[in-house]
Amino acid sequence: MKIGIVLYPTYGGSGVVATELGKALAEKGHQIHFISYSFPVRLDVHNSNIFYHEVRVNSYPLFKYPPYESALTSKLVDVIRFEKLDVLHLHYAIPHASAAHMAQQILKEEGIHIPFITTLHGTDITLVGRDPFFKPIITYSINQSDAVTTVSQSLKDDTYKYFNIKNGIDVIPNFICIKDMKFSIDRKKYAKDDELILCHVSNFRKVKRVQDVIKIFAKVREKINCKLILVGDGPERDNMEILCRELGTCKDTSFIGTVNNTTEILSIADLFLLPSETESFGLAALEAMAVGVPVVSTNTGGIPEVNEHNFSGMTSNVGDVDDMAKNAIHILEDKERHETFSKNALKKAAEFDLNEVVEQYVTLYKKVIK
Ligand code: GMT
Repeated sequence: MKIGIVLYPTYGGSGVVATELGKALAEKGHQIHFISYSFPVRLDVHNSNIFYHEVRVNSYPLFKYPPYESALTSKLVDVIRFEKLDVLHLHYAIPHASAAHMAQQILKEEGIHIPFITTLHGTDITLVGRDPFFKPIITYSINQSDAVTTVSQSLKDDTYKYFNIKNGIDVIPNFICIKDMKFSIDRKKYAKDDELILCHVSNFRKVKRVQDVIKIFAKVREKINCKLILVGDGPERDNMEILCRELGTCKDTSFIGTVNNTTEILSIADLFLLPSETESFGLAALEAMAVGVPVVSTNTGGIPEVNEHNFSGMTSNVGDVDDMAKNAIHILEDKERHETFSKNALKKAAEFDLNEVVEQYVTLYKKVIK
């Protein structure tokens, strides 16, 4: 099949999932056309089945806001027409789904039919999408999609709850490639032999409650000899540093910035922290589990579908820093218990095996192409 994948090219979860899906489909022999405003950060392979089409928005003095959606629509029309795509797969509804619908209508005039699938990732429904201002266009474009998927059952429920959706929705979870990985990272650079490592990876937005990460760490550190590694960057970064200074945890905390592939750094961690306010899935937690790192998280949204309480890790109510710290200590204080959680994290991650999930998308593509 010739598949167009429209995505955000950044480190955000939707972009990572879209890129990894495209890479896996290309491996299976499908021709993949990534369409975005810049080169996807996780597109780190060479494969003659992979193509990249950049959406360029011309600046003109009249435009206070360059018209990205129109540029994307025009690019879609051009790529579909010239490359003869069979199907479009959009990751994140805004503004991809409405642009795809418009492209579909333009091409219909020329006798070209292009079905499009919208995959909802989370904030397009739970935060941005719920804004009453965006609601009509999101509802309309979801209803116009030839198929709709969500990355968790929880996100499917939220989509029906917040929008007047007449379409069916398939749940196709995010995935991970479980393979024997060899890592060259030197653990000693971050912690001494008798110190454990707690880790958090995110875009440091408010929704991630990154201050809770620091508060949990401060409490765990009172009982356990440990270090904290913070991976990523974002708007809350300065506030995090201020809190570290207030709590006196700076010397045991490393802000290592945004890294391209988080697996290596996760491989030296003993525990992953994800205290998010809301999370449709929690891909970062799955990535940690895939290298045997147990997760202490909140129980919000789709997280419990990934992090099974008392198995792959433990979950608590949003904001309950004391409980999350207690859970972290419980997992870390006993070596044997930690090992059991670690093995279970790997077992749970295996339920999200890339090959199985990719097949679910292939089946859906065939269904909409008919
Ligand atoms: O809002 C973000 O944090 C990024 C966002 C995205 O679209 O890149 O993440 C969402 O999609 C990920 C991949 O499906 C999920 O793992 C995240 O849970 C989800 N984020 C939220 O729901 C907050």
